[in-house]
Amino acid sequence: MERLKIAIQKSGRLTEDSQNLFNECSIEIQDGKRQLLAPSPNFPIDLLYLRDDDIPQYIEDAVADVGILGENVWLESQTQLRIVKRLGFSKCRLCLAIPRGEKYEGIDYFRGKRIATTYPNIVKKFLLDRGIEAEIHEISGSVEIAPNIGLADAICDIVSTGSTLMSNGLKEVETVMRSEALMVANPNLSPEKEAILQKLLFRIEAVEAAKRNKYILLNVPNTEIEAICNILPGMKSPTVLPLAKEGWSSLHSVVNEEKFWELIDNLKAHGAEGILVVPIEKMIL
Ligand code: PRT
Ligand code: ZN
Repeated sequence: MERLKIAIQKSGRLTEDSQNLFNECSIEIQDGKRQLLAPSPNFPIDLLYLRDDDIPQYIEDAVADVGILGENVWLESQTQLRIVKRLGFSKCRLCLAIPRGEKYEGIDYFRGKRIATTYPNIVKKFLLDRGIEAEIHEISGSVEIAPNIGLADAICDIVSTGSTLMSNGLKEVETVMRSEALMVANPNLSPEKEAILQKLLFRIEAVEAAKRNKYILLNVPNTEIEAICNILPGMKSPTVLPLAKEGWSSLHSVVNEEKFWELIDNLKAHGAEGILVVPIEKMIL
């Protein structure tokens, strides 16, 4: 039987969240400390632990089938991998930054400037689209020190809190792109591998749906059941069970976490009592 090879980052900002994704789907995985290729004992996938920058090429060469990586690395790689899922973690942005004391009046600032970056393809395209020619210097690490050592006039780097820029006397002046972790795949998977991928996505989506929702239980006067059922957008319709206490029922339903707080006041106004809100582990719609 075929197995799906999934490349994830060996050790870095994406690693823990990538591994959690499998754990939450009840897929047992082994970590990549001792081995490059780690088969799951209970799901037909093998994890391949790599440096994030190597993931696009491995998938393009069909050594791996699927990968989890930052959108920035995916875009920079200029490979034809399809995005199968936006994963929502490792959010950051790629920014152009210049020394704090410089006056900035717009993108024209970068005309003819030397820009240090790890993302030359993305930066070149960003500037070219805006009619700006600049000198792009590709460097692999510690981009933020380039202006201070006279290697560049500006940088283009990943920013999350902004404290790295701040402590290097730089300020952010343009957002080149926003990024989050993506699951990408080779566009030509065999039907067997595609089926495994769909099974995995089904599980991931069930976990995501569960996270967005809460199971809610509340006691309500029978006279208010109808009004309360109209407030609660249950999966189909809420479950209503009679309570031992005359004239009262217990109502069970699923509510969206974001809407939850607005609903609570409304439910109380209709006489609801003993409201319990419980997390849901998996949710299949
Ligand atoms: O060894 P390997 O090549 O696998 O790892 P790496 O060092 O290239 O990547 P890693 O683990 O640092 O980041 C992996 C991915 O996480 C990146 O490709 C981004 O998609 C995402 N990500 C999210 C970040 C950050 N946040 C981040 N803050 N990647 C890097 N940074 C760095 C940034 O380069 C800068 O040095 O953190 C610094 C800025 O952070 P703030 O908080 O000071 O603004
Ligand atoms: Zn890297």
